Amino acid sequence: MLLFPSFSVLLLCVARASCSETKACEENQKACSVITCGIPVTNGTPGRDGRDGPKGEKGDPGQGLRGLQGPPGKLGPPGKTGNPGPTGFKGQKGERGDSFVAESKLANLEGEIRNLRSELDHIKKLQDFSLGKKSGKKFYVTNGEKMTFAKVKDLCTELRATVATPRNAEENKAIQEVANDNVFLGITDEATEGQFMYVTGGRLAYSNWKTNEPNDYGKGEDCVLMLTDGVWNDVSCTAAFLAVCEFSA
Ligand code: MAN
Ligand code: CA
Ligand code: CA
Repeated sequence: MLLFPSFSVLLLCVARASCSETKACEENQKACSVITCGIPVTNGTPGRDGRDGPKGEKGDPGQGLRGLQGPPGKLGPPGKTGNPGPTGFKGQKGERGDSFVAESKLANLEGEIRNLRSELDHIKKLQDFSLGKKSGKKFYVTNGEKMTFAKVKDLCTELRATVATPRNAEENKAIQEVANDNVFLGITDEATEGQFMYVTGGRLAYSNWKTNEPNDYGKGEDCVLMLTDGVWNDVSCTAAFLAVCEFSA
């Protein structure tokens, strides 16, 4: 009867020794040898679980389906400013600036004005020469036409001149020579009968009346005519006589 328990333990040991792990088997065999050699006893309660073994190596990726890709993450903070890049190629030459163009045009215009002034000076000198103008002296011009006094005034105004008006014997002579005919002078008594005035303003300061003139013949003579011999006679302003205009010195 005593052999049974030991035999059964031995059987258990043999059965356990058939396991594949060599180290575990040796432990079992040691346990068995003790049990077989001692007084047969009943089995104790199982010992406490041993401590956890070391962490195993990471396993292979699982075979299951991958989940859907999640939404993009938040924008990260800006990175640091990089180093300056290499110098680029030199660009093509730009167009001229507006101010340069304006200054060029102005310079051209100034040049043209200088040329025109020079040309005008030249023409004036030629004209003065052809008219026999003397330096510092007034000069007189006629187109040889005869017209009323009103038209003579208009014509001279258009020429930026005044009607020929002698202020002294010298000027009277100059007009006489230019006219070589009976010529209206820039003098009238239209405003007040018997009080002759310059058309440009002011009371008469020089005169060269013919004997018995002015006589306001027929009560209708308010203009002044220089006769070919240089003396004056009052005549009708609506009669037609030579137009002579006067230009300042
Ligand atoms: C004409 C006109 C007058 C002038 C007399 C002189 O009638 O010329 O102006 O006064 O002659 O006799
Ligand atoms: Ca008169
Ligand atoms: Ca008269």
